[in-house]
Amino acid sequence: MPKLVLLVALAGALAGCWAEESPPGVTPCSCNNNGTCELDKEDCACCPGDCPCCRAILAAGTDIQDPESTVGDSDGTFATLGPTSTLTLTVGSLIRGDATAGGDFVLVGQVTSDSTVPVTDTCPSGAASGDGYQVEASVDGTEWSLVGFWTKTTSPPVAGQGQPFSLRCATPKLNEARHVRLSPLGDKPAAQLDALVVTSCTTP
Ligand SMILES: [Ca+2]
Repeated sequence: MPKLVLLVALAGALAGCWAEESPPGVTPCSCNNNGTCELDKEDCACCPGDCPCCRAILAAGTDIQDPESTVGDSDGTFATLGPTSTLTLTVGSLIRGDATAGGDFVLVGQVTSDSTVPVTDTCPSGAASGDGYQVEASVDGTEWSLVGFWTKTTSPPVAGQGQPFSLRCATPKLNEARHVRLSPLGDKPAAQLDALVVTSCTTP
């Protein structure tokens, strides 16, 4: 009789363990809704509150004040970039290059140093002059394509939203991207960045 009790207890314990695991073929998905995207265990498909799909979930760089202010939705909090700042933003999902009129992504904020860039058909047709930031995009964070220049003079501007960028302008060509990198141009670039808003986004 004690053997039977032991077997029943063992079976119960095993069933308990199995019940906590995901069914075969389903990716485990955890979300603790703590406001931070923990890439090792959370993704935007199951944790949109912590890891928004169409916004930056990670900001890394050098010589930036408050880089984390660029993560998530546009909320009026800004990262401050200066002459030696570089910033790489990682998006929760993929930016798609579908050439919408408003661009595929928008840098919400403003360059405060004087700079302009020649534009043809909404793509930059030459290098920026003055002090601004070069904008590159990448699928894997290793190979980068020049998409445009973040400058004080935006063309065409999107009212209240910042400066739009289109992957169709990218050189080498890009159809999608997950990372956007800003690096300084000129002598004394300066800018305030609130958020990276992805207007053309692949949701899982
Ligand atoms: Ca912000």
